[in-house]
Amino acid sequence: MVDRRQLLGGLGGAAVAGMAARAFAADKIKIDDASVLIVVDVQNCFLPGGSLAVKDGDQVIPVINRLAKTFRNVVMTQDWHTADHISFASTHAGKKPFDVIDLDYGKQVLWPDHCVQGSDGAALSKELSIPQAQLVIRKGFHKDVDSYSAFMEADGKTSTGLASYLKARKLKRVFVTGLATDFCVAWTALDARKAGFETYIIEDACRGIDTKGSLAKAWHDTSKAGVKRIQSADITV
Ligand code: VGL
Ligand code: ZN
Repeated sequence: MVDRRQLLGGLGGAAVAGMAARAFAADKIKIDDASVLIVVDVQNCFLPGGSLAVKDGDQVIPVINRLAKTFRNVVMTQDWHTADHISFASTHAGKKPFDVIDLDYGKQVLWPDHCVQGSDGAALSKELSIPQAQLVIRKGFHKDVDSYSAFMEADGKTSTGLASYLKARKLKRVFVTGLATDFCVAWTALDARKAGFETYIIEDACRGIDTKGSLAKAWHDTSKAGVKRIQSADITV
């Protein structure tokens, strides 16, 4: 086996940067019993035709279905808002979707109405095929607090209970997929790191919204926090 440091040492800077961006073929990531796949918000509202459709959002589904076959442990999340939710532009007179307002807990992007509790838009996609999924965690159900993260609401102090659940089940490595890369996926990954989990985002199993530079910021922040950015092809059983 060629030592990786020797190999990198012998290559030009551009080649090193390119290769460092993804795992080496020889360094496939092995999924074990301490690994959990988190499937974030693959719900009708975020899919083509939905009220907050993420571009090409449906393309994550076959990738996630394929990945799920290698995981014994799967958790899904479901954005689950009240009809008068604070994150909806329609709740604030004179505001429109994608405006940003200041709330007590910080900046809040305002969204079109989406994922209202019990609506068809809030349902998980019927195309998902993950029968072994063990938990669906609903989030964003407090009307005055948003929750992009599956772990912690946007006030930064109300826990969803997910970290305790994963720890109780002795799960240590979290692989995040779904919608949207720059909001619920990134925030979930950041909080997973904060809670001490080894954390990966599987890039081709996610799609982003990208409003006002949010996608670049998400990759910057997650990388700085030690979240590993990988591709589904980097994973093996
Ligand atoms: C999401 C915006 C609003 C997401 C949820 O799932 O990323 N984005 N609510
Ligand atoms: Zn939402």
